[in-house]
Parts: sequence; C-alpha cells; structure tokens
Amino acid sequence: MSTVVTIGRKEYFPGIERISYEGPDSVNPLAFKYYDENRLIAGKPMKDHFRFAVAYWHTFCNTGADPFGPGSKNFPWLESGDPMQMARDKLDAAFEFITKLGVPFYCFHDRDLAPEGGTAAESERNLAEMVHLAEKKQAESGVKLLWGTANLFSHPKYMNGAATNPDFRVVAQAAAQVKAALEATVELGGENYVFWGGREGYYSLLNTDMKREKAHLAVFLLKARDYGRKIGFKGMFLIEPKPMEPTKHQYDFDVAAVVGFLRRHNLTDDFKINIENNHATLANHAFAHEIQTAADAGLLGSLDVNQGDPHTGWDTDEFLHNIYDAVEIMLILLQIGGLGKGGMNFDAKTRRSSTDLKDLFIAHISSMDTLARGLIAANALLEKSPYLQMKKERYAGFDSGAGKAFEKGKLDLEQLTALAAELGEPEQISGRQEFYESLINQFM
Ligand code: XUL
Ligand code: CO
Repeated sequence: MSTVVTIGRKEYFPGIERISYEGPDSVNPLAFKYYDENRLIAGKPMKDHFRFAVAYWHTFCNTGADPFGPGSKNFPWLESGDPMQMARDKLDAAFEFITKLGVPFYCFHDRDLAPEGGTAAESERNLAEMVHLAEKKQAESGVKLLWGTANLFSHPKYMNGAATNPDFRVVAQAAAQVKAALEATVELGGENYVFWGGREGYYSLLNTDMKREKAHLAVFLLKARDYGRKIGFKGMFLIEPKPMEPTKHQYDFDVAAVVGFLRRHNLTDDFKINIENNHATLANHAFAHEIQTAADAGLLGSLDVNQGDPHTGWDTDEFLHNIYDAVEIMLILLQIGGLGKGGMNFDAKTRRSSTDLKDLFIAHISSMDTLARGLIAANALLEKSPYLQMKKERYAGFDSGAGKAFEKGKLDLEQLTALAAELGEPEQISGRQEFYESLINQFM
C-alpha cells in the first residue's frame, strides 16, 4: 500500500482522507463499495488483477477545454501562472491524489510532467528537473510508473506527423524527443513505454506516400527499441492502436493491424499492444474483441480503461462505468492469467461540467468499483456456472478422431469429402447465445 504524501506542503484535496473500502451497503461517495485491494479473487489480491494507474494528462492537466470553449475547471495547482512552478505544484497535487486514492501506478507524457520550452534543449532541461522531483515523490510514496510516453502530437511541428512526417527534420526532432522520454522512463523505473501514433497517419491520400511513411514508422520504432535497450530499459514497448482522430486515417488502426505490422517488422519480441476501449469503439470493435485478438496473438500488453458515449462518434474518454464491459474483459483476463507487467490506466476525463475537485476521486472510485464488480462476477461465472464447459463442448468434435486430424492439417479436401458422405447430414446444434447472456446477468 502506498503512503499518503501531503506533508509540509499545501494540501490540494483537504477533507479527503485515504479512500477506504466500506462495502456494497456504503452510501459514502468517497469510499470503495467493491474494490477491496487485498481481497483474494482466483488466488490473487484484487489490486494485482488490475494494477491501476492514474493518467497524469487527464486528471491533472486537462481543465476541460473543447473546440467550443476554454477550460472550465479551476485546478489550484495551475494557479501560479509560471510554467515550471505549475509543473511542481501539479506534481505535489498528483502524488497527494494518487496516494489518497491508493492506486499503485501512474502514467505520463513528457509534456504533462514538464512544460515545453522555447527550444528542444530547454524542453529537455525542464523534463530533467521534473523527473528528478518525480523520482523523490515515487521513493517517498511507493507509487510506481506503469509507463511513460512522448507527446508527439500537440506541438504544431508535428502537424503532418512525427515519425511519419514527410519532412526529415521533423522526424529527427521526434527521435530526439523520444530519446529524452525513454531516458526519463528508465530513470523513473517505468515498467513499459508507450507509442500512441496520434498524428502517424494521413488527412489526405492525395499528398501522402503511405507505403513510405509506414516504412519510416517501422525504422523509427526499431531505433527507439535499440536505444531503449542500450540504456537499460527492460520493460515492454507498447503500441496503442486508434483508427482515427486526430488524423482521418491512423496507421495503427486496430489490434489486428498492429499485430500484422509488428510481425512483418520482426518487432514481436520487444513490442506488445496497449488497448483502449474508446479506440476500439471507434474501430467498430468491442473492447473484449480487441483484448482477445491481442491475447490470441501473444501480444496483449496493457489497457487504457475508459469508455465512449454510444451516441457520440468521437473519443469522449469517459470513465468506464459499464459493468457488462467490465465482466466481459475480466472474463478474458482471468482465462489468460492476467495482464502481467501491464496494468489498467485510466485514460479518462471527468466531464467538462464536473468541476468539483472531489469529482476526480469519485470518477476513479466508480471505475475501480465497476472493474472490481466485473472481476467478482467473471470469477463466479468461471467457477460456478457451466460457462467453460459449454464453450468447450461446442468444439468437442475437434478433440479426437477425424476432427482432431483436420485441426492438425492431416486431412485433404478429398478425404474430407469422403468423411462428409460417411458422417451424413449434421443435426442442428444451437449456439445458445441468449443462454450465455443470461449467465452473465445471473452472476453480475
Ligand atoms: C489519445 C490517447 C493517448 C495515449 C497516450 O486518444 O489515448 O492519451 O493513451 O499518448
Ligand atoms: Co490512451
């Protein structure tokens, strides 16, 4: 358990103590109803099933600006107006928040932690100073870094992409920024390093050499991998797919596209995939579909947990509160043995109109409870219901005899034709989808 860190500084969340577990009957909005960090589920403490991380950018930097208006939230850690002082105050607020919430990890972009300077060298100096302070915070609190990343999409120089920019000078700038972000991640003991290709894609194919840009992306990732290993980074590199937004077409479209890309470029020993629910939605997939696809390829790395709005076509990054999603994803994670060195990063923001500081706590608590309920229900479903047995029996025809021989590739079309005649017309076997769905409801 982490230590609450507020001592000797301004307290940014007065009146809020370490959030504790009070059980399902509690009416306290600042308490966990289901997330009981040390409760054993399937032989493992709850906290190890999730490895929750707070996303620095949404929770401490995002004041709610949108294309129609400025930020609506008055974060006291952003009051000084001096960029480096704001960064220091933000760090204090962040560690107070994370330790009061009792979450073991956090994640950041370089530019969340330290402000962009007037030059690349000044930005690097800012980052180095903040990394030094973050290192102390981590040591005194016990909070760890799940992953670091470079923001290669906000600065106008990246308007045509970073690694895939048609201007080589921009590609070199992006490489320098990734080098510094990798160094920061290593210094802070980051367990993973993420690449989200925000502008690695195109707005118009008319001005884009897609083949060449994708080849540049592969070289860039390879060189980042080499440098990371050279400076002692032992964790996984993670690619985070998203089909669009901000570009019209993003190269890391979905898990299937990234699996193909990593295999084609022999990157599967060092790279895995960080999957985000709202990105899956934009690609017309379910979160569970993306997670299962990555797991089947042996490339599931980590998760950005959030959810979209079913009636909105963009990335709304809401806190995950849909229990069905939670049950379905925990069902997969329990069956594959968990997230390993990955975790669940809350890549989610409170709504622009949720302006109380305590809303930040309530949002995280709600999501943690949702996932805890998902875990409890999924585990009961696996242990007490006929779910696994039913699924296994569906494929029983391939467990022995001719079915097994087919699965092993030992029967050709002529042999299969002979077998078709010998076995005769198959009887109808129900897929029983509604029964599977009813089981989920029964155990929820
Ligand atoms: C954007 C997104 C990013 C990545 C990290 O949609 O998800 O915040 O998670 O760059
Ligand atoms: Co994300």
